[in-house]
Amino acid sequence: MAKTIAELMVESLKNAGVKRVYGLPGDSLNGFTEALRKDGTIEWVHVRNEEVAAFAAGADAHLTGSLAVCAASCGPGNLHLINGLFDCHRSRVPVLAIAAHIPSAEIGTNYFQETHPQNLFKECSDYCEMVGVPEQMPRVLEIAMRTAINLSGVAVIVMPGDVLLHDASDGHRVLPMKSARPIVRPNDEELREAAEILNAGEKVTILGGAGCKDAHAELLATAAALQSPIVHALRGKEYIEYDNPFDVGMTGLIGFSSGYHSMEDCDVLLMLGTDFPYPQFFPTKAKVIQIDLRGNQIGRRTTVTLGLVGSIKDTLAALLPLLNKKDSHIHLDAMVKDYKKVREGLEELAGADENKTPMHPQYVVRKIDQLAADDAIFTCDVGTPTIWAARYLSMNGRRRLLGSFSHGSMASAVPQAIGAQSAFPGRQVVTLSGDGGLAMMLGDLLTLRQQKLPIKMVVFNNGALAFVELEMKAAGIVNYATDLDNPSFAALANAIGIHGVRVEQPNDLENALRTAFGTPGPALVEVMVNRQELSMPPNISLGQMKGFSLWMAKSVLSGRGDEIIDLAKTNLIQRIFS
Ligand SMILES: Cc1cc2nc3c(=O)[nH]c(=O)nc-3n(C[C@H](O)[C@H](O)[C@H](O)COP(=O)(O)OP(=O)(O)OC[C@H]3O[C@@H](n4cnc5c(N)ncnc54)[C@H](O)[C@@H]3O)c2cc1C
Ligand SMILES: Cc1ncc(C[n+]2csc(CCOP(=O)(O)OP(=O)(O)O)c2C)c(N)n1
Repeated sequence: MAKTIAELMVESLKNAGVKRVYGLPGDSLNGFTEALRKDGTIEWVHVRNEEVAAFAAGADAHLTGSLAVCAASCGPGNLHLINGLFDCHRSRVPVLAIAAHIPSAEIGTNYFQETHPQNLFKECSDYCEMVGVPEQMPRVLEIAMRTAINLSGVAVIVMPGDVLLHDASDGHRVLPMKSARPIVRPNDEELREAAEILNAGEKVTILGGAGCKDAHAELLATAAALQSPIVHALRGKEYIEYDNPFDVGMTGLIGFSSGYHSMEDCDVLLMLGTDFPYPQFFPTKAKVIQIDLRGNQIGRRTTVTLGLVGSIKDTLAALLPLLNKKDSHIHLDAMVKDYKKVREGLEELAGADENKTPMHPQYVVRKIDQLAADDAIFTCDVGTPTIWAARYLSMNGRRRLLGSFSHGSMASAVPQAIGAQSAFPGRQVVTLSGDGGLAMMLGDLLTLRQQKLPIKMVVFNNGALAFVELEMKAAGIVNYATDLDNPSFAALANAIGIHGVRVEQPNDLENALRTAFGTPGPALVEVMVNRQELSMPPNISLGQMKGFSLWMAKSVLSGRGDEIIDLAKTNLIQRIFS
């Protein structure tokens, strides 16, 4: 019997090395799920909302470096993929989305569930094509996979349900494919130009990002030659921070003052594989050299003196012999000293605080950091969990940290953990979930149970959309629409067969975390934390200061003096920002 197009697709995916498909079925996708069932070698990771499938595939791709696949049915089914795919697209991870579509004969008639996926997915993909006739497959599939892998991005193939079920001619099958790993570096003249600027600089600072992956040794050797402090952008944390005597922390709104000062005080800034997005944190006077694998990234965030195209690993290896070792380490020493001071302040904030309640979230994350496995994979929600992850989780070259850092979507922690745990069943996966974030994707707690994923979730129950409250304060707006009337998340977990425990006292935290981490299945630890852990940016502009005092005035006027007292108390111990 002839194979169906869907069966040929599954065979091609398998040949290309795909191990899992994340998704949720529907009539239009039946041909594909049936082909998966018949084949039986590619795992179907069944989620409860297609958005989760896309986030999970993105995490899988980020962690494995290989193509990951998600699939959804027509219309509303694949519309749900979109937010997750935007995240994958922004994070530049290789993901293929299979978007099933309405019957081909009905396209253009405003048929039941009709949308136009090629338009809808255009903005969140590098390739998006419909397979209108069976003969287009598997060439379109191959192009899609090669695009996703080689551009490290999202490709979408739109498949009408009837085409999936159509007989396939005995066309070519897609062969195994791996990411190309070419050597990419600037030409000799460009390298000499960069070396000239760096050798002439007296105070060079490095800003490194996710492009420093696999270049730890080269990065440290460059910093040693230039005697430069290394600031990192958030997505670079997992690759840069560990075993790094030049580390001066992160910069940005939730960063450290030491990161900010290291950049503001330098005369040459060397940007390595970063798209750090906040222009106001770039130095005002320094020369800037930016190196990026993608030339179109250069000069986006600040004016650069010299832009070079290359991989960080290959470029630094070629640049190093051209650098003169600097004699003076005054700049480096001053910035490292500054960072040490900042860190001491942070450690103080993470103390148990004589068992006072509500707990400081910093204390919780410090404990997680101490108790988690050496090769744990952490995911954190957008909101205050991102702040605590950035500051209190220590990386070591084996641990990983993921979040929706560039797209900035709430509720990614559990979905990304689903991808992480599916790809690495033997590793410990820990989420730092917001109470708002967990609730937004609550349905997929059931996925942990169904897929038997032993994910450990730590939920920061602060009864609020706390990060938004912080932003409102900074903008001089009275908090409104941010309250969360939460149930007990621990009880909720228990009700669905997940180990759940609520922790209110700092003294109970360690035991609760140990038990959860030691539980064979999924576990949820709900921690009741302080709502107002204010984090002021290292460089507070006049506008922000004005906004902040305005918030206080408005709050008094609106009769919320008690909140100010709470805030003032919290502020008293917030000595981290000079
Ligand atoms: C609530 C919240 C608050 C945040 N606050 C901060 C903050 O205060 N500070 C902060 O830093 N971030 C913050 N972020 C994250 C921020 O939005 C960005 O995602 C982050 O700064 C980008 O990090 P990056 O430059 O390392 O990664 P990316 O933006 O992914 O940039 C990586 C760059 O490296 C290039 N590249 C990739 N591979 C290579 C290679 N092999 N060689 C050369 N180049 C390569 C890419 O083309 C890209 O240009 C926050 C996020 C959230 C959700
Ligand atoms: C999908 C989505 N909706 C809204 C926002 C705006 N937003 C950013 S952080 C945040 C609050 C997150 O709340 P929670 O998960 O409870 O974490 P908290 O900051 O309270 O710790 C909101 C609403 C967003 N980033 N993404």
